[in-house]
Amino acid sequence: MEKSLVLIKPDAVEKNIIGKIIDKYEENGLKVIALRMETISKDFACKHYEEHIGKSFFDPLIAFITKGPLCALILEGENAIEKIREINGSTNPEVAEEGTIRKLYAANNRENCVHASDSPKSAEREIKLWFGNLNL
Ligand code: FUP
Repeated sequence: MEKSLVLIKPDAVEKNIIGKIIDKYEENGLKVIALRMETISKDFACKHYEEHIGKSFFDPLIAFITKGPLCALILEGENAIEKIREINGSTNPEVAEEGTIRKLYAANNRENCVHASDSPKSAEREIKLWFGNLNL
């Protein structure tokens, strides 16, 4: 079984759609095996998004992801990493597939409701970063 790290971002928490988003994952056979909710620090956000340091959208991205509480989850399932990215849809909701979380709920390519690990390597790194204290 594969594991992936998912964030339900501050825009989605503010819109009161945590349940709707988790439901999408659960109805696709994915299991929530860890969950926490908090407002993260800028330092921690920079660690999470370290691959984007130096890009034009980095500073506004950090401001957005730290602006209020978010939910971090570990989801587990067969082919979880790819499956979750399909359920989430493209970064930009304008081009996301119908029925995806981002098509349904995202405002734009920054305020796009969800994050998910994009490879086994990033899943391992992100799970350690967010849930390193858990004995999974
Ligand atoms: P994704 O894997 O779909 O979350 O997208 P990326 O890793 O390419 O980008 C990570 C986050 O950076 C996005 F979710 C939102 C933000 N971003 C912007 O704000 N502007 C951009 O042009 C691209 C990404």
